[in-house]
Amino acid sequence: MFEPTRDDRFSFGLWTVGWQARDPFGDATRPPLDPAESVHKLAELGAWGVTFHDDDLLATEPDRDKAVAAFRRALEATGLVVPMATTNLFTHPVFKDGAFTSNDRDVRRYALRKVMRNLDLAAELGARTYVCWGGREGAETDAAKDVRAALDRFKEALDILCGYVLDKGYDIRFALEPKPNEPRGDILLPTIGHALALIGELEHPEMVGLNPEVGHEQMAGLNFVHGAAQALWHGKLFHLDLNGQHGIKYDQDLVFGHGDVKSAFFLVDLLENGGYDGPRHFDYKPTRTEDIDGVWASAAANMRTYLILKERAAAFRADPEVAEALAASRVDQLAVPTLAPGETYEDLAKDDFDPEEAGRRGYHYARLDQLAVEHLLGAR
Ligand code: GLT
Ligand code: MN
Ligand code: MN
Ligand code: MN
Repeated sequence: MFEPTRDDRFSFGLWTVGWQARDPFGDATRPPLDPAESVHKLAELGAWGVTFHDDDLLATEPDRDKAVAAFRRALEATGLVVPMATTNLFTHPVFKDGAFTSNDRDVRRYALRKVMRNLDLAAELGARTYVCWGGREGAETDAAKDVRAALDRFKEALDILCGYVLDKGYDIRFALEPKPNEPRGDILLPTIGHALALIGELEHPEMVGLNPEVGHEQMAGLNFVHGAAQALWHGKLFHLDLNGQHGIKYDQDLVFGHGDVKSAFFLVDLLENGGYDGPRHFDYKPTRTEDIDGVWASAAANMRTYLILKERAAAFRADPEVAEALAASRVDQLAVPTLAPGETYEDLAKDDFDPEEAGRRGYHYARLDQLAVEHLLGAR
């Protein structure tokens, strides 16, 4: 039980287990990991897919052709798939003021070339989703960035990249990853809502969706379950980054469920029952205190926690007392349209309604919440 299999469609970024744990105050505590070794180890642990930035492939082999060949060999040997790829547009100093929205036009042109080059590799490896995390797109002072012009350039970059994918005939869609801050003081497209609004302004809105990350919305004090549900409702939850975070502080990238575990429970419930059919992708960082054994233990923990929460969510849904409590809370009634078929707003005047009486009706949410907590804690 709780042993991951390929059918669970768990995937990991190479940069997650491969993180050397360099932070703003201290050096790396772990040696670089050979990407091929990561692929083999993740496959052994039960993962289904692996994702990468262009530069992740060069962790231990500087020659790109050799690095790509070794990565391919590892994929073939293990059967791991590449559902998603992305570009590193944040590490090199050239991106210190951003990539698509750098004030320096030469940098913007270089960034687009870097993305297009890795899009070719992503398509060759069968990736269907291409993530754009604009971690350096932002500013530390409002004097430095004309946000309206920056959004023009963000749109321009995405329009160009969609055109490139269409011209090449690639079966790839883009997924924007919002984050409110870190590494920039303020990052453009800080939340799911901001990113959704930008997509509506693009030339090919159907080709662009979201890759929201649990911790990033929580860094903004937002409810990730609500954000993911809204993205699903818009048909825009193309992919997602599962991890853990404790509230509004630096980006922790903890193991999934090791932050707000109750939110993780409701998230798994949403993903399993709400129509999400994409990969279950982990974007976490093994904490700096772990050695290499701890890296693999933490990778396994992400998948095991997801499966435990999936089992707990199923138990919650199957409990007759929960069904009764949901009905008592009138949760199902929200799905009933407010006007009956054929009615217009004029019919609203005919209601015989007593607001005083309705104001006294309880919704019984405390009971429902307690049932969820008890299932989450394994007390039922
Ligand atoms: C980086 C970032 C993540 C993004 C990755 C995609 S890289 O580690 O912190 O949240 O998902 O570029
Ligand atoms: Mn992420
Ligand atoms: Mn993060
Ligand atoms: Mn991260």
